[in-house]
Amino acid sequence: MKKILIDTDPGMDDTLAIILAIKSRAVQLLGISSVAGNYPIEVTTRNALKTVELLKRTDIPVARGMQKPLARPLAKDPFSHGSDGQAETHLPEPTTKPSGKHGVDQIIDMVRANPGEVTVITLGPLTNLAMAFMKEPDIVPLVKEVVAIAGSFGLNKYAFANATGDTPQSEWNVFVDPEAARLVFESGVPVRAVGLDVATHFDINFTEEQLATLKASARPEANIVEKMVRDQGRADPGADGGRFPPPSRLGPPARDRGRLERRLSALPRPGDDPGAGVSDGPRDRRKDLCRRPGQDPRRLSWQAGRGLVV
Ligand SMILES: [Ca+2]
Repeated sequence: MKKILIDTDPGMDDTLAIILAIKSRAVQLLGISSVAGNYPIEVTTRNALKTVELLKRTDIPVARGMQKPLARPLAKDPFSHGSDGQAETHLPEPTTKPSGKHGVDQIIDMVRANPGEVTVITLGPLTNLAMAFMKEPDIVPLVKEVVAIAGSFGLNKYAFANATGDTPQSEWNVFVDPEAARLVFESGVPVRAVGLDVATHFDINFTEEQLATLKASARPEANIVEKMVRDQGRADPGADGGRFPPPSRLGPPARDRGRLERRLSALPRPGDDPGAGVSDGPRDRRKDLCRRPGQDPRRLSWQAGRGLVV
């Protein structure tokens, strides 16, 4: 079974990812470290604790991590994950506490205890992992792989329209802490960057039938997923069912359409370097999941998640 660490700033999408990871039989979740990102560290840590408690997996340690990006103030989240950060699901307040260890040290210790075996999955800014690599550089070759929701590679319209800031490369996690992203990308660790090109698609909607299946499930985590998706559906009255992640509000307002079209025409074409502008580092280490012809992300995501959650 693949050993993983999750570094996260939940966030409803991260909440769903944690639920799937805990329930998956393909991975063993060794620990969770929180980081400031979509919300301040107090909120992201609390939401991580709420999620492991929902699944009655308080044996998985949740370690509180970095409060701020490496070299700049924490940006204000322009997206809405609801007042609780979990799409108004208002899970019970956690009764457990974060582990006494700092999130950075938890990463270091767990990688050292499982040399060559741990995949670190970063769902938020890469601050904790960058700090871990700076604090104890000898752990870099001990990490099996980093899978990072990071960057926007300009391969399709989703990549551009969901970008944060004013460059098509700056997906939220990279936007919040670009120095950390650069440190990790250039550390020499194998990195699989999952960009907005595949992490957000306007066309990936839950159908009413799928939502009904989730709602009817006897498993509370399935009900929570349905509520989170519904919350996003309400945010976009025109949506068919719900959308997850919430792309509709992340797209450009109508007044920017002209600008969007001009920028789209300037984006890289097939054959161009998809990572251009993200980093000037060794590009052979940056793999992305965008180039998988023939795969339908809607089918993949539902098939992958259904057996685990419902
Ligand atoms: Ca996140």
